[in-house]
Amino acid sequence: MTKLEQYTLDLFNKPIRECTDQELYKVLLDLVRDSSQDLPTHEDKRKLYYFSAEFLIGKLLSNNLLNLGIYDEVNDELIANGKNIMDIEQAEFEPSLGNGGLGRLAACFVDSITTLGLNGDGVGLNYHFGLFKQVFKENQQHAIKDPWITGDDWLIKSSKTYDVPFKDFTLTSTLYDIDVLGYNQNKRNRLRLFDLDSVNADIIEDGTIHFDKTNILENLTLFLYPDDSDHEGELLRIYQQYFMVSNGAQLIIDEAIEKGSNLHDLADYAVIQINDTHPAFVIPEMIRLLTGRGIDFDEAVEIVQSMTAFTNHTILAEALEKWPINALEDVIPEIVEIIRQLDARKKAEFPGNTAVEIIDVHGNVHMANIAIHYGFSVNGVAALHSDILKAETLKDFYEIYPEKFSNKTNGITFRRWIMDANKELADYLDNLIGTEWRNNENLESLLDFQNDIEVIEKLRAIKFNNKLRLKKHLQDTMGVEINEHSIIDVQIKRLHEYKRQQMNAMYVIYKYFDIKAGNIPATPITILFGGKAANAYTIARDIIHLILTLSELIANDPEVSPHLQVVMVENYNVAHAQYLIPAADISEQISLASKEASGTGNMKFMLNGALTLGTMDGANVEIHGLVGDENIYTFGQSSEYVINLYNTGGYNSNAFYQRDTIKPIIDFIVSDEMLALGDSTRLNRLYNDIISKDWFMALLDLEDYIETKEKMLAEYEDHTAWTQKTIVNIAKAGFFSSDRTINQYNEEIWHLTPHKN
Ligand code: GPW
Repeated sequence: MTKLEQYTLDLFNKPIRECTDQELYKVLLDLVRDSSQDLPTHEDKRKLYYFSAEFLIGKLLSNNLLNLGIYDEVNDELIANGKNIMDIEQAEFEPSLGNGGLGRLAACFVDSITTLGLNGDGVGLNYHFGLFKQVFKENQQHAIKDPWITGDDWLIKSSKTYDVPFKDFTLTSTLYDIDVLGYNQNKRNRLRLFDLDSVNADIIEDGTIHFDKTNILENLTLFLYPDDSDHEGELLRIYQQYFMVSNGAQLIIDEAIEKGSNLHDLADYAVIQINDTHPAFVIPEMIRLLTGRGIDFDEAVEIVQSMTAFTNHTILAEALEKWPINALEDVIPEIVEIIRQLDARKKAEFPGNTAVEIIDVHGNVHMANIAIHYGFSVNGVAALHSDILKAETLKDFYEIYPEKFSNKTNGITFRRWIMDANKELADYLDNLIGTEWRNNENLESLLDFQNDIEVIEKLRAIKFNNKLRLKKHLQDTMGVEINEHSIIDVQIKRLHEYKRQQMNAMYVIYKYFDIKAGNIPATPITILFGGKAANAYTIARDIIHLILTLSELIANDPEVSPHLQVVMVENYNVAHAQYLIPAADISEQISLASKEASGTGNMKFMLNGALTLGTMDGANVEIHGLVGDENIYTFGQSSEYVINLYNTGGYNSNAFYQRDTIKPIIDFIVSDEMLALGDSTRLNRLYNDIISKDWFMALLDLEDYIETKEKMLAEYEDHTAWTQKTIVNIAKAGFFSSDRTINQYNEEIWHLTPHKN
């Protein structure tokens, strides 16, 4: 009897064939969890702790089967019994423990850390509802809770608990672990997600979410980043951050002592990577814990300094965290005391250098500044971003600590983003160039087949099958029908003005006019959007409204709808991404140059054979460098130009708006046709914002964007030349494997010993 048959009998007392998909999900969950638990954790002295407020891990069933090396075997057996793993996976809830890129990066990283045989855990929080679930009603976004903890999930309750002291009370944590498996690796790591037993998930929901943000005991780990636009939300976030790092720091000390540390040598046992500033309180907290265990303050500072490294993920001023010191006083006064001492030292060391102050004259505590002064490493996430940090955003720090700065260009795990998401392509690559590419970055031998007609035809066929798969997925999840013969153009990412979904919507209006004027596209075009807007981010919600209203308008227009379709995918998440990316022809990476630190979706599309339509921003610059000008479509003003425009205040959106090429497009947003379908307040607010402010300069690049996209669509018609370009993109994507990124972190920052099987 096979293992699967045995588990099925034990659990449901019937053969595989007679089980429902829901039952088989439970069977496979048990089987995989037992198999992972059989793998040992690492016993090395030195260990990495990757602290992150987000781990956007996605569904784990097929990924874990893949990493355990039993996917094909299990799949074959299921198929022989009339079952299908894709259907079974529908029973799994996706934990939405992240907002977007930063959280998904952390998930790719723990996969690569484990695959490379490094001793490293992730440390974070177990949010019960994660980020909200997005639903569309009347062409608007609404946010409801997104429960994912069902009992049939991957959480394993541990017996570890810690006390976390706040000003008015002490909370006792519960630790849940999720096993992290590596590809062909016989040791596992873990995500250590801290939680509170007292959390009350019975919240009121009447279309929107209501909960009492002041009731910390019941709400601490309920949601990921609740709005911090009001004071109570801000306090809750401080509670979350401190709760996360205090637990994590206690865990580190515990594990080090268990392995023989006397704490003076703690830095030999542990290295902490902090994923942006959200976990930066770990620095004062670790100092508090060490001094509490008899180490003097100076030595504690030195120990913590030598074991903490910081990654910055943005240059956007509004995303660089700062907390009013009064708010911190209300929650963690002991930590404030330590922060004041840390600040005083640096004020003495760098008198008058206000740019590097931890506590500014307004009484704000700058989280990044704690991490840069009191860590040993600062890195950006793409070459351009790291350069901008040194030259602009963190210039004053770079002048005093040049040796701390480095770049670690982001990466993506090939396990999830091709082996799992695009099995047909992965298998075909195996046939063509051997299976080696799965374990290293060597995809380049694919270039040998650039002129091979058979290969070109096969890659086109795979793309078509992925379009069919996406079509079925959208039918099942949203009841929307797309044309599998159309060009699939995709922009999926959080809704933000700097990412410029509004500019893509402006293109839609341009194309709508063009088709109305009788210019019928050679191939129909489907423009897909996906992404959530922070519920308090009004303009971002207005942009969603614009897209959904345009989508309805076009769908209702029989002149245009056969040639152009606009779909906004509801509740965009990792699962949706796994269908959308393999089906895409065009990858929209159109942020205002200098503003997207890296982007990682851009890498996933490239690996799956979509061509980038992008600005010279973030990692797009490196994609361009790898594939060459002929194999990417770039447009728009450069980051130098944009930075200079900001510095001189020289951008005037209204001057662009007045152009004949632009005015009709923008005016259409508040046309009678649009107002008949849409909400006048939202459309007018967006219109007024664009013509009078347009902070992220969509109008600056609009003409170039339209022209470049039109050129791209025209060139799609030469299917052979297009597919040859996709071959170059796939072949050159090896650099963006997160295994490469993690190797760099390890060699240059962490210094752990890799264990290969
Ligand atoms: F603001 N990123 C993100 F820098 O997804 F903290 N969430 C965030 O809160 C921040 C950054 C923060 C993204 C960047 O926008 C993206 O360019 C980058 O690829 C990604 O982090 C991973 O580095």
